[in-house]
Amino acid sequence: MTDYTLYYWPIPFRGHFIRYVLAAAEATWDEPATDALTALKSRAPGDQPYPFMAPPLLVDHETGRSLSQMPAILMSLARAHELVVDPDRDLRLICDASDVLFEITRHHGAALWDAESWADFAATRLPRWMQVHEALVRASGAGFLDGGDEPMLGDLVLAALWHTMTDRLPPLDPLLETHAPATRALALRVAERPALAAMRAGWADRHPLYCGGRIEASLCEVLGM
Ligand SMILES: N[C@@H](CCC(=O)N[C@@H](CS)C(=O)NCC(=O)O)C(=O)O
Repeated sequence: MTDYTLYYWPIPFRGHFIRYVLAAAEATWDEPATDALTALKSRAPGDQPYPFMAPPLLVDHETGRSLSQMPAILMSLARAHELVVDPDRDLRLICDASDVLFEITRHHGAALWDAESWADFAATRLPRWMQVHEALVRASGAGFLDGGDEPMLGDLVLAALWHTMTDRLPPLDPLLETHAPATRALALRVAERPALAAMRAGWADRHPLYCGGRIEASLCEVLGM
Protein backbone atom coordinates (compact mmCIF):
# COMPACT_ATOMS: atom_id res chain seq x y z
CA MET A 1 0.00 0.00 0.00
CA THR A 2 1.15 3.55 -0.70
CA ASP A 3 1.54 6.20 2.01
CA TYR A 4 -1.03 8.49 0.40
CA THR A 5 -3.70 8.69 -2.28
CA LEU A 6 -3.90 11.94 -4.20
CA TYR A 7 -7.15 12.69 -5.98
CA TYR A 8 -6.47 15.26 -8.66
CA TRP A 9 -6.90 15.73 -12.38
CA PRO A 10 -4.10 14.41 -14.63
CA ILE A 11 -2.56 17.86 -14.96
CA PRO A 12 0.40 19.62 -13.24
CA PHE A 13 -1.21 22.87 -12.00
CA ARG A 14 -2.33 22.53 -8.33
CA GLY A 15 -1.38 18.87 -8.27
CA HIS A 16 2.32 19.55 -8.71
CA PHE A 17 2.46 21.49 -5.43
CA ILE A 18 1.36 18.36 -3.61
CA ARG A 19 3.51 16.10 -5.82
CA TYR A 20 6.59 18.25 -5.13
CA VAL A 21 6.16 17.88 -1.38
CA LEU A 22 5.33 14.16 -1.58
CA ALA A 23 8.38 13.53 -3.77
CA ALA A 24 10.68 15.65 -1.57
CA ALA A 25 9.44 13.69 1.46
CA GLU A 26 10.18 10.44 -0.41
CA ALA A 27 6.60 9.38 0.25
CA THR A 28 4.73 6.96 -2.00
CA TRP A 29 1.34 7.81 -3.41
CA ASP A 30 -1.15 6.72 -6.01
CA GLU A 31 -3.50 8.84 -8.09
CA PRO A 32 -6.85 7.29 -8.96
CA ALA A 33 -8.13 7.68 -12.52
CA THR A 34 -10.29 10.64 -13.45
CA ASP A 35 -13.54 8.64 -13.42
CA ALA A 36 -12.91 7.65 -9.77
CA LEU A 37 -12.32 11.31 -8.88
CA THR A 38 -15.38 12.44 -10.82
CA ALA A 39 -17.53 9.79 -9.12
CA LEU A 40 -16.29 10.86 -5.66
CA LYS A 41 -16.60 14.59 -6.37
CA SER A 42 -20.13 14.34 -7.74
CA ARG A 43 -21.59 12.54 -4.73
CA ALA A 44 -23.71 14.62 -2.35
CA PRO A 45 -21.53 15.96 0.50
CA GLY A 46 -23.43 13.87 3.03
CA ASP A 47 -22.65 10.74 1.00
CA GLN A 48 -18.96 11.46 0.49
CA PRO A 49 -16.58 9.64 2.84
CA TYR A 50 -14.98 13.05 3.30
CA PRO A 51 -17.05 16.06 2.19
CA PHE A 52 -15.15 18.30 -0.22
CA MET A 53 -15.83 20.68 -3.07
CA ALA A 54 -12.90 20.28 -5.45
CA PRO A 55 -9.61 18.43 -5.79
CA PRO A 56 -6.83 18.19 -4.73
CA LEU A 57 -7.86 15.77 -2.01
CA LEU A 58 -5.21 13.81 -0.14
CA VAL A 59 -5.85 10.64 1.86
CA ASP A 60 -3.20 9.72 4.43
CA HIS A 61 -3.24 5.94 4.79
CA GLU A 62 -1.31 5.91 8.05
CA THR A 63 -3.69 8.19 9.93
CA GLY A 64 -6.76 7.50 7.81
CA ARG A 65 -7.29 11.24 7.49
CA SER A 66 -8.50 12.97 4.32
CA LEU A 67 -7.87 16.64 3.60
CA SER A 68 -8.88 18.97 0.79
CA GLN A 69 -7.73 22.52 -0.06
CA MET A 70 -4.20 22.79 -1.41
CA PRO A 71 -2.90 25.14 1.33
CA ALA A 72 -4.15 22.87 4.11
CA ILE A 73 -2.75 19.77 2.41
CA LEU A 74 0.66 21.36 1.89
CA MET A 75 0.96 22.64 5.43
CA SER A 76 -0.14 19.33 6.92
CA LEU A 77 2.10 17.23 4.69
CA ALA A 78 5.14 19.43 5.16
CA ARG A 79 4.65 19.48 8.95
CA ALA A 80 4.35 15.69 9.04
CA HIS A 81 7.56 15.32 7.02
CA GLU A 82 9.49 18.06 8.85
CA LEU A 83 9.72 20.39 5.88
CA VAL A 84 8.44 23.50 7.66
CA VAL A 85 10.84 26.09 9.05
CA ASP A 86 8.79 29.29 8.80
CA PRO A 87 5.09 28.33 8.67
CA ASP A 88 3.76 31.88 8.38
CA ARG A 89 6.02 32.69 5.44
CA ASP A 90 5.27 29.34 3.85
CA LEU A 91 1.52 29.80 4.12
CA ARG A 92 1.91 33.26 2.64
CA LEU A 93 3.84 31.80 -0.33
CA ILE A 94 1.17 29.14 -0.81
CA CYS A 95 -1.51 31.84 -0.82
CA ASP A 96 0.53 33.84 -3.34
CA ALA A 97 0.79 30.75 -5.52
CA SER A 98 -2.96 30.14 -5.29
CA ASP A 99 -3.56 33.73 -6.40
CA VAL A 100 -1.18 33.34 -9.34
CA LEU A 101 -2.91 30.11 -10.41
CA PHE A 102 -6.24 31.85 -10.17
CA GLU A 103 -4.99 34.78 -12.25
CA ILE A 104 -3.20 32.80 -14.94
CA THR A 105 -6.39 30.82 -15.54
CA ARG A 106 -8.54 33.96 -15.54
CA HIS A 107 -10.39 32.70 -12.48
CA HIS A 108 -10.38 29.05 -13.46
CA GLY A 109 -11.47 29.73 -17.02
CA ALA A 110 -14.30 32.16 -16.23
CA ALA A 111 -12.96 34.01 -19.28
CA LEU A 112 -10.45 32.88 -21.89
CA TRP A 113 -7.29 34.71 -22.85
CA ASP A 114 -7.13 36.80 -25.98
CA ALA A 115 -4.20 38.82 -27.30
CA GLU A 116 -5.26 42.02 -25.55
CA SER A 117 -6.02 40.59 -22.11
CA TRP A 118 -2.83 38.49 -22.17
CA ALA A 119 -0.65 41.43 -23.23
CA ASP A 120 -1.96 43.38 -20.27
CA PHE A 121 -1.45 40.54 -17.75
CA ALA A 122 2.01 39.71 -19.10
CA ALA A 123 3.06 43.36 -18.78
CA THR A 124 1.58 44.09 -15.36
CA ARG A 125 0.45 41.55 -12.77
CA LEU A 126 2.44 38.50 -13.88
CA PRO A 127 5.83 40.29 -13.85
CA ARG A 128 4.88 41.95 -10.57
CA TRP A 129 4.24 38.53 -8.97
CA MET A 130 7.65 37.47 -10.26
CA GLN A 131 9.28 40.61 -8.85
CA VAL A 132 7.57 40.12 -5.49
CA HIS A 133 9.04 36.64 -5.14
CA GLU A 134 12.37 37.80 -6.50
CA ALA A 135 12.61 40.41 -3.75
CA LEU A 136 11.79 37.78 -1.11
CA VAL A 137 14.28 35.29 -2.54
CA ARG A 138 17.05 37.91 -2.72
CA ALA A 139 16.36 39.02 0.85
CA SER A 140 16.82 35.44 2.06
CA GLY A 141 20.36 35.30 0.66
CA ALA A 142 21.95 32.68 -1.55
CA GLY A 143 20.95 29.02 -1.43
CA PHE A 144 17.60 27.73 -0.26
CA LEU A 145 15.20 30.07 1.54
CA ASP A 146 15.92 28.64 4.97
CA GLY A 147 19.66 28.41 4.48
CA GLY A 148 20.01 24.62 4.68
CA ASP A 149 21.22 22.08 2.16
CA GLU A 150 17.79 20.72 1.30
CA PRO A 151 14.74 22.47 -0.14
CA MET A 152 12.04 23.02 2.46
CA LEU A 153 8.38 23.90 2.00
CA GLY A 154 8.95 27.52 0.88
CA ASP A 155 11.42 26.42 -1.79
CA LEU A 156 9.12 23.63 -2.93
CA VAL A 157 6.21 26.03 -3.29
CA LEU A 158 8.23 28.54 -5.33
CA ALA A 159 9.52 25.76 -7.57
CA ALA A 160 6.10 24.15 -8.01
CA LEU A 161 4.79 27.56 -9.04
CA TRP A 162 7.49 29.01 -11.26
CA HIS A 163 9.34 25.98 -12.56
CA THR A 164 6.12 24.17 -13.43
CA MET A 165 4.72 27.21 -15.23
CA THR A 166 7.83 27.94 -17.29
CA ASP A 167 8.72 24.29 -17.90
CA ARG A 168 5.26 23.47 -19.23
CA LEU A 169 4.79 26.82 -20.99
CA PRO A 170 8.35 27.61 -22.20
CA PRO A 171 7.52 30.97 -23.84
CA LEU A 172 7.08 32.27 -20.28
CA ASP A 173 10.62 31.39 -19.25
CA PRO A 174 12.24 34.59 -20.62
CA LEU A 175 9.73 36.65 -18.61
CA LEU A 176 10.78 34.86 -15.43
CA GLU A 177 14.46 35.20 -16.34
CA THR A 178 13.99 38.95 -16.83
CA HIS A 179 11.97 39.68 -13.70
CA ALA A 180 13.07 36.99 -11.27
CA PRO A 181 16.43 35.44 -12.19
CA ALA A 182 17.25 34.37 -8.61
CA THR A 183 13.80 32.84 -8.17
CA ARG A 184 14.16 31.04 -11.48
CA ALA A 185 17.56 29.68 -10.41
CA LEU A 186 16.17 28.58 -7.04
CA ALA A 187 13.19 26.89 -8.69
CA LEU A 188 15.49 25.09 -11.11
CA ARG A 189 17.77 23.89 -8.31
CA VAL A 190 14.74 22.48 -6.50
CA ALA A 191 13.21 20.90 -9.61
CA GLU A 192 16.50 19.22 -10.45
CA ARG A 193 16.80 17.41 -7.11
CA PRO A 194 16.80 13.71 -8.01
CA ALA A 195 13.47 12.84 -6.37
CA LEU A 196 11.75 15.81 -8.01
CA ALA A 197 13.38 15.26 -11.40
CA ALA A 198 12.17 11.65 -11.28
CA MET A 199 8.61 12.75 -10.47
CA ARG A 200 8.67 15.34 -13.26
CA ALA A 201 10.08 12.87 -15.78
CA GLY A 202 6.78 11.01 -15.61
CA TRP A 203 5.08 14.15 -16.92
CA ALA A 204 7.52 15.12 -19.65
CA ASP A 205 5.44 14.11 -22.67
CA ARG A 206 2.02 14.37 -21.11
CA HIS A 207 -0.90 16.46 -22.19
CA PRO A 208 -2.60 18.59 -21.01
CA LEU A 209 0.54 20.61 -20.46
CA TYR A 210 -0.36 22.77 -17.52
CA CYS A 211 -3.91 23.54 -16.43
CA GLY A 212 -5.92 21.76 -19.11
CA GLY A 213 -9.21 22.69 -20.72
CA ARG A 214 -10.16 25.62 -22.90
CA ILE A 215 -8.16 28.00 -20.73
CA GLU A 216 -4.97 26.06 -21.51
CA ALA A 217 -5.84 26.14 -25.21
CA SER A 218 -6.27 29.92 -25.05
CA LEU A 219 -3.02 30.28 -23.11
CA CYS A 220 -1.13 28.24 -25.71
CA GLU A 221 -2.68 30.32 -28.45
CA VAL A 222 -1.59 33.67 -26.99
CA LEU A 223 1.85 32.21 -26.23
CA GLY A 224 2.22 30.99 -29.82
CA MET A 225 2.61 27.36 -28.75
N1 LIG B 1 -9.20 26.42 -3.12
C1 LIG B 1 -9.07 25.10 -3.69
C2 LIG B 1 -9.36 25.19 -5.18
C3 LIG B 1 -9.61 23.84 -5.76
C4 LIG B 1 -9.96 23.92 -7.23
O1 LIG B 1 -10.40 24.96 -7.73
N2 LIG B 1 -9.76 22.82 -7.92
C5 LIG B 1 -9.99 22.78 -9.35
C6 LIG B 1 -8.85 22.07 -10.04
S1 LIG B 1 -7.35 22.96 -9.85
C7 LIG B 1 -11.25 21.99 -9.62
O2 LIG B 1 -11.23 20.82 -9.88
N3 LIG B 1 -12.40 22.68 -9.58
C8 LIG B 1 -13.66 22.05 -9.83
C9 LIG B 1 -14.74 22.61 -8.95
O3 LIG B 1 -14.52 23.63 -8.26
O4 LIG B 1 -15.82 22.01 -8.95
C10 LIG B 1 -7.69 24.52 -3.40
O5 LIG B 1 -6.75 25.32 -3.16
O6 LIG B 1 -7.52 23.30 -3.35
